[in-house]
Amino acid sequence: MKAAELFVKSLEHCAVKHIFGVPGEENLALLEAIRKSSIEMVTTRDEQTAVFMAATVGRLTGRVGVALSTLGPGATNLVTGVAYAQLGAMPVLVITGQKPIKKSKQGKFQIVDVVRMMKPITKFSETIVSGERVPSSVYHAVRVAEQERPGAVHLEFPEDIAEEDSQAKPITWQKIRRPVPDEKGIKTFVEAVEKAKSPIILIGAGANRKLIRKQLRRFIDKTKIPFISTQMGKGVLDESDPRYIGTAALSQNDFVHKALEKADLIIMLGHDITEKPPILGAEKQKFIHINFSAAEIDNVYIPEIEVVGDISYSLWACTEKVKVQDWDFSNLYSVKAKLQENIAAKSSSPALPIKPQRFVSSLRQIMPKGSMLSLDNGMYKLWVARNYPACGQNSVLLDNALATMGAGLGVGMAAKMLNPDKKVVVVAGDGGFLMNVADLETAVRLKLDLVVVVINDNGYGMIKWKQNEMKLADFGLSFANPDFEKLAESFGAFGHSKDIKTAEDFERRLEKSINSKGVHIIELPIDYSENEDYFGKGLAKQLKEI
Ligand SMILES: Cc1ncc(C[n+]2csc(CCOP(=O)(O)OP(=O)(O)O)c2C)c(N)n1
Ligand SMILES: [Mg+2]
Repeated sequence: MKAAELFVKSLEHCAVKHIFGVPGEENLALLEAIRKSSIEMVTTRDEQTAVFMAATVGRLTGRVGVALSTLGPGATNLVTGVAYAQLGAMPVLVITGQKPIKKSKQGKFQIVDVVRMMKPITKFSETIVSGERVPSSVYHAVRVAEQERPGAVHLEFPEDIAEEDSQAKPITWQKIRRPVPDEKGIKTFVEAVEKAKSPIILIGAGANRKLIRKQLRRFIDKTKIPFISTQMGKGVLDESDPRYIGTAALSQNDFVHKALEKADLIIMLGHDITEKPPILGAEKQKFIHINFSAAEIDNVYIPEIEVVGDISYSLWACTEKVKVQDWDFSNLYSVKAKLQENIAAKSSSPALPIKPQRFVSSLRQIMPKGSMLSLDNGMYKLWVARNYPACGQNSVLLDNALATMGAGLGVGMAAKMLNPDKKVVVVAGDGGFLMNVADLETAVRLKLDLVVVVINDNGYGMIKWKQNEMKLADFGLSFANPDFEKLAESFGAFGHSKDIKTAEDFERRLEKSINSKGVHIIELPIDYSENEDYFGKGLAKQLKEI
């Protein structure tokens, strides 16, 4: 068999269903093998979107997502997406082509040392140097990508190796059971919880990766311990739950931090330091790290106790053993009540440009149960993370690790491909949306039913907010926008701008669009003057009263 066919067969044996990418001439043998396989080739308009989509397959299924590019410029375009998967712990394999390694007549044309370029942003990066090595290299790469903590891996597949004949056989993927903590580890967990006066749970990104929901539910039902989510931990448990206090959208000086200050033990479930710190300066509290792997220590995260191994098992074992104590949570619920008041303020304001509070409340009202939100990166992400109660695991897909702009559309597209029966809405800023707008064509070509809400403030709003907080002049962050209706129509999508004059118009349009076929772009002007009073210094002022 040709090594290129063997490569694709090896991917099939790992149950890979899609390859996202922009092929180059060095990938043509591989592309031909994909054509003859069971794998769907999803051609994108930019390599970045290809990896964002592949990473989302990894994130939502726990199984590797695959992206493909050519050498040089294709590979450099992959970089942001690879870093996104690596920092976000999403299993992804990127395959890049390369000129023939044995004989080439092209000098250094398009040559970049891609393997070295990928090393700092992957768990593993290697050139395949013979057809015989294809199955073991592919299988090794897939396993490394998927093992806790998951991330990105890279294989470079040169043109001449792809054409080689090989006798090797593809290797079939096997599930590996995750290790569990030993009895002593569980005992320290149980003792720490029993000794605490006012424990609280902080749910992080790792808790969204595996199905820990059931065991966490049992743990909370028995102990009644309240919980807070990090941005990437949203939805592990439904945030309509009475024990939900709020989301740590900021690192400090928010209501949830008042709750965390009142606790003496913080049970960190699945947290790691690639996520922006959900709490800073907690000196009086004890941290217990419950995760698949040991904590990476940093001055923002030094847990006193670590329980390393499968999170579900740790929770199950602790639930079995722990004796319920007379814990005091009353302080935590008084903070929650104040936070709820703060969230409700201006949430029915009818005017446009819309108040961010109203935008989030409208979104929550219209998004049905079982729907999915994909957020790009901008100021609105903080508003949604903080004010939008997530219901359902991975029902809010956001990136608080690389926190890159430009991912929202690709992530939403992949979420819809994998969940054709769910309603999927992308929320992106006018900055982030335009970064990868070309892949609207891909969304239309794939016939995805998808809604994109473009938050229009004619600028890089989040940075403007920081600029303003620092009392700097308004400079270097404004731009003009295209006509979003015409833009959508030129792609074969539906654009909605002119018929939205009030917050209610927006709600009606959103509801109609999510129940219609095709790709819908809704432009929504926003009033970010609220940032000043609501976040940062404004918020700090309100907290003084607590
Ligand atoms: C690729 C990338 N470039 C720059 C940044 C820094 N950054 C973070 S948010 C932001 C502004 C986002 O603007 P927009 O998408 O319009 O959202 P807004 O905050 O205006 O709602 C910028 C420039 C980033 N996170 N990612
Ligand atoms: Mg903007």
